[in-house]
Amino acid sequence: MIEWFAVDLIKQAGELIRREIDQSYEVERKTGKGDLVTEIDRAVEQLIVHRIQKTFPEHQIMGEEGTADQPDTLTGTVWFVDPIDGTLNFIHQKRMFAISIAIMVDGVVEYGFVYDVMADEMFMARRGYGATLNGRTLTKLHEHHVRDAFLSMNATWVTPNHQIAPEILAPIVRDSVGTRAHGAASLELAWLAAGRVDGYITMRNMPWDYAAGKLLVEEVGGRVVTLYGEPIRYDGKTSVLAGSESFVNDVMKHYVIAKVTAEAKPDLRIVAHETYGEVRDLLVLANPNEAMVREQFEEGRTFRALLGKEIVGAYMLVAREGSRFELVNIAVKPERQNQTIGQRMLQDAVKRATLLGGKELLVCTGNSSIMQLRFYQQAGFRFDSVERDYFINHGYGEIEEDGLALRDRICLTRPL
Ligand code: 2AM
Ligand code: CA
Repeated sequence: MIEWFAVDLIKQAGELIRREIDQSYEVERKTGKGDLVTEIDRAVEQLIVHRIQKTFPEHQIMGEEGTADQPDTLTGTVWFVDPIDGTLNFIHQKRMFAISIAIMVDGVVEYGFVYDVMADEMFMARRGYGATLNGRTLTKLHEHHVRDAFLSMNATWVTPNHQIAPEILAPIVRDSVGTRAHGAASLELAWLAAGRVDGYITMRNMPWDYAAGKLLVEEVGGRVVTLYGEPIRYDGKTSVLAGSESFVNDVMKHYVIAKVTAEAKPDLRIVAHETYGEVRDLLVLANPNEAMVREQFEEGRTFRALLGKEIVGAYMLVAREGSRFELVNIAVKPERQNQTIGQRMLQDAVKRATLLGGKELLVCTGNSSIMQLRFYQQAGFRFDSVERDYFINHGYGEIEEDGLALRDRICLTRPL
């Protein structure tokens, strides 16, 4: 049975690691200062690869350290091998690293093994047969939402990266019960399967990091997708979002609002704006009462968001009593919506209002503007006041959104 062969192999590799961990060994840099490989990573991979090749000469092997020839196509049986997942932990902490092995047959991962070498914990999964930890069956995942989830997250999200803007993930960190960066993807997924964490998010992983852990999570009823909810592929780097069905849905629906392309984001600039004509059309999208918009334009400061030369959004800040600033008429060009430009402008408004000495930011919207009410609350705004029939009394006429009549004005505030 292939699984017992794999377990035996992994245990043997584990023994080799435990024997060598306190000896001196060479460390080499791969792509960057956090991407290291030691002699031991290589020796362990060689041991694993040689045994697989001897027993299953027709199988292909995709190993992190490149001991075997990398397969061109994922046909037949393919082994994904990470001899030490969490090399930095291995070097610095001498624990919390794993041997991760997955076996894919004709494009489908059938077996996954994650072995925590120092804790002697073997997590195993077979597609359709469930998952176990040291032989004990793992039970179905409990459903969680971000607000009650204890998360494992790769800390690189705080820095600009090619996958996702830090400001999209920040609310997840803020809203969750707590976040940890454990530094070993396969183990974090295995812990998720065992209910020790409730979600895992990383910006970049390779197939040998997640192939085994993904099956473990799926076998206890969890979901593993990219940060944009797409199926995970096994042919290169990918982001990974894993957790119970409700956790993944919550992240997708309420946090990762839309796919942000790496190209669209970096050249977004938000600058002060002087002339009314150019932003008029945008501002009246936010407030159809043009006379009022005009007045606010004179009274406050206007900022526009630019992608190259294209004006894609605008907002205004108006000073109110008591170190308060009101954010008014924040609008994004319809064809540029859902690209997080709104979030970027809101963040910009917070920064500018703070720089102007503001202590509180105020924003008002309609009772029927459900999306906006969600958007502001996610950005840390709380309900402050309601002015009933404001829109009726101010001549807005009959406006309906989401099946609701626009009537009352809702104001929200957040401290700066
Ligand atoms: P490794 O230790 O086997 O390299 C750390 O947050 C996790 O991401 C670890 O599982 C680590 O695996 C993995 N990782 C580190 N650098 C990576 C890279 N350049 N590409 C993909 N995954 C990486
Ligand atoms: Ca590795």
